[in-house]
Amino acid sequence: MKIASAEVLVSSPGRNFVTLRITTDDGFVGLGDATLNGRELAVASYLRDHIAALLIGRDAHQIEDTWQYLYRGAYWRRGPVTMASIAAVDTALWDIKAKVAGLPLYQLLGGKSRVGCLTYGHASGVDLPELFDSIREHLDQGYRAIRVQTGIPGLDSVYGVASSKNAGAGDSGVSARYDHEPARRSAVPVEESWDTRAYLRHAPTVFEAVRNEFGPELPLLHDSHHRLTPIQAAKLGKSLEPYDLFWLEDVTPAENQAALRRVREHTTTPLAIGEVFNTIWDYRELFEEQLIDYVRSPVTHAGGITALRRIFDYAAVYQIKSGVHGPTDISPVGLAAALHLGIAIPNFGIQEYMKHSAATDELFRPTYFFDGGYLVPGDGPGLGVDYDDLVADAHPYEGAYLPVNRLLDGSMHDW
Ligand code: CS2
Ligand code: MG
Repeated sequence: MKIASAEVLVSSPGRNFVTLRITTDDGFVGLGDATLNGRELAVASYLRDHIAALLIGRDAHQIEDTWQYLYRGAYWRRGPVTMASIAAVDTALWDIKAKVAGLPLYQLLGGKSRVGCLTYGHASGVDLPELFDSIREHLDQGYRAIRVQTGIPGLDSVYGVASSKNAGAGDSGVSARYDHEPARRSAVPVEESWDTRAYLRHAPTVFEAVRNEFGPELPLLHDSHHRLTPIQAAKLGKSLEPYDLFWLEDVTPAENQAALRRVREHTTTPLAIGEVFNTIWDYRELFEEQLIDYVRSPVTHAGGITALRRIFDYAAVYQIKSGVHGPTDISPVGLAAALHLGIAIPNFGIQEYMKHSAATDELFRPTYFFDGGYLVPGDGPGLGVDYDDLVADAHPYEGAYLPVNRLLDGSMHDW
């Protein structure tokens, strides 16, 4: 079964997506997500100008050899653009292999190990009343675990807060009230301002209020979004211990893994990291020194199903669990791939689930479903997603950027 075509499809149903569609000489079609938020066209070019021609005529069944061919053969290894491109090819080939077998992909990955993938949703608010409403809204929708993000007194807009009170939140074309879409359709990135000391003072008061309002059981997650120094992260982890978080995410910038040793020394709050990691090598120190508890890499950014399954197998040695990144900038193709892997692996932890817009679901027609807080992959052959070219044509690409962050004195900071 030879690869006959490899199309790079760029569309923007509510937000930008890059999708790879591989078709074999006997008509089997596989899809792969290659969306890198704010840098979409770089991956589209890598696929279109450097990889697509190399795939034509290859045996579509040779997934591992194709992975190694694209990774080692690139010479310039790792990095978000390369690994998102390889991920799209890998995922599309797994989709095809499962369709040829006439089985849902999870059956090729070892079958179901659980009834579904427990998810968490994004609750947020500029202030406590708005946050409490958002938490109730997510509980009403069936979520059983909630990520909590709030505004910080004195700062205009803060990562993760979807609020009509948040100036500019609506201009990304997604309903500001429902969920937080960070990428803004603008000529240049929006600039936000940040104050770490205000955040460190405010965060514990928010979790105290949430526990008082919603009780001790509800799993609560929080994303510090790469903004703290190691000792600030240690301080935050310690100050949040009384509120028994499910996890604290991306406390420090991801480049310096050793920074988490300092955090571990001071707190037992579980740590999650990895959404900006691209390969298994980014995790080696973190696993072997038991510095994290959850792996955040998505299929789309870590080299595909072949590579992410290897990362999870390595993590399992250290009892580290999955906590796959699932914001709206991971397309339904990438989310479906995460669910097929998530329902099969032994060390599943939790799956992030920001619901896509209606336009996105109309284009990809995903068959996974949300039931009682769990996401369950479809039972049809393959990944269980599609790509409607007519809908895509109605939603052409529009340039968008993630915000950048500056401290109050104007210094560039991590967003
Ligand atoms: C975030 C993302 O969901 C998360 O945990 O870190 O929203 C992230 O900001 C976006 O995916 C960036 O594109
Ligand atoms: Mg995050």
